[in-house]
Amino acid sequence: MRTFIIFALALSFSACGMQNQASMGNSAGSNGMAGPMSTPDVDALPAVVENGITIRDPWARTGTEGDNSAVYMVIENANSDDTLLSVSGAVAAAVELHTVINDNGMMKMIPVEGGIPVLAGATQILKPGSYHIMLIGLTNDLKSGDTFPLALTYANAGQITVSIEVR
Ligand SMILES: [Cu+2]
Repeated sequence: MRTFIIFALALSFSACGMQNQASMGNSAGSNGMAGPMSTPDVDALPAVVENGITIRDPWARTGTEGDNSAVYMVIENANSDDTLLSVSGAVAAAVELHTVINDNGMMKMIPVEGGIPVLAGATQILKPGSYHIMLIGLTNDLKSGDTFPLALTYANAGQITVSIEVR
């Protein structure tokens, strides 16, 4: 199972990095994005609690300037239904909300239309192979242990700035 997850992850990163290319046949991980799995148990940064939204364990993959990376986190919502509409930060040329779909057996990342739902009383997990925040064109190298801010804009809760840890 673990092997499969890593494989699917490598595929999805490969697919995302090649969105603007015609061929999907390249080998996974050739862009260096498919690094070692991080340990999901680590919870180094304290949770951010603001306007009824709790954000736990926000982390990003390591990356090289100009390349892409992805950010994951756990979002809990104590309010009524909300939506994560957009994310911004100086860390990358573009920051997008992505999800992963199965396109005829090929795992593929696509931008999310209308934001990521964060329902009332529910927990939304941004994780590899699912919803995530895509950093496109890193403005600096992201090294393990670095932190950087991202501003998350919710439809109801407004803007919440979170410190992201690179792993
Ligand atoms: Cu993506």
